[in-house]
Amino acid sequence: MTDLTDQVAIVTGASRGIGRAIALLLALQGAKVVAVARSADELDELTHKTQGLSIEADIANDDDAANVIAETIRHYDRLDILICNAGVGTFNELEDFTATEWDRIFSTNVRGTFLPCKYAVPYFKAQQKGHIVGIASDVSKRAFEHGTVYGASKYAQDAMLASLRKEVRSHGIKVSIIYPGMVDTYFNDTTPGQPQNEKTHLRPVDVAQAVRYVLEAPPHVVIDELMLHPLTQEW
Ligand code: NJP
Repeated sequence: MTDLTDQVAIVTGASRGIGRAIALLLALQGAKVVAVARSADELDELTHKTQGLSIEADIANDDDAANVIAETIRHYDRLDILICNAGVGTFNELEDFTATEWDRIFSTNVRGTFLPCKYAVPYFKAQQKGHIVGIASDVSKRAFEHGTVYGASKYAQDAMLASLRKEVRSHGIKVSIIYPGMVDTYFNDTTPGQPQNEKTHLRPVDVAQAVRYVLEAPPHVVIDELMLHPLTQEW
C-alpha cells in the first residue's frame, strides 16, 4: 500500500464539489494538499481546514497552470500527486450551443487537464515517480441526448489521459482515470443536498474515496480505470 502521509498533492477545482471532498480526504490521510480554483474565498475556507496551500488560478490559462506547478514545488520542494478534477458542463440540443460555450467547456475540461499535466510531467520524470488522477465521467464511455459538447470534451480528456498513461509508465509515473456517474455537487448550476438526490446521486466523498483507493495502491500497481455509480443509476 502507498502511504499518503506527507505526499504533496495538487487538486484542481478544489473550491467546491468533488475537488473539495478530495482535498479534505487527502488532508485527513496526512497529505500536503495544494487546492486550486478561481474562487479565493472558498479556497481560504478550505485551506483553513486542510492546513495546506491554495493557489487561485484559471487552470485553462497557460501561465496560471505553469505557476500552479512551479509554486507548489517552490513551497514544498516536491510534487507527488496531480488530481485533474476541474470541469464544467451544460446540456442542450446541439444547434442551441454557441461556439463560445463549446470553447468554455473544452477549454476547462481538456486544456485544463492538458496544461497541469504538461507542466507536472517533467518533474515526475525527473524523480521517476508521480501519480496523475483524472476525474473524467461515465459519459467518457457512452453517449446521451443533450451531451454532445460535454460528452465530446470528456471523451477527449479520457483519450488524452489514456495515451499519457502509455507515454509515462516507463518513467514510473501512474495515470489513473475515475469515471463517476451522477454526483451531488454544484455542477451545471445545480444545488447539492436536495432530499431527492439522496438515492439518485453519489456524494462527493464517494468519488474522493475512489481517488484515495487508486492513490493507495502499492507502488508496483496502477489502477488504470475506476467507474462508480449510484445504485439506482442505469448505465
Ligand atoms: O462540479 P462543481 P463537480 N480553473 O461545479 C472548478 C466531473 N463530473 O465537483 O474556479 C480552475 O461542484 C470550480 O472552481 P472555481 C466534472 O466533469 C461531475 O461535480 O472556483 N478551476 C469548482 O471547484 C468535473 O470534471 C459529475 O469556479 C475551475 C470545480 O471546478 C469534476 O467532476 C459527473 C475552472 C467544479 O465544481 C468536478 O465537478 C461526472 C477553471 N477554469 C463527472 N473551471 C456530476 N457532478 O454529476 C471550473 O460523471 N473550476
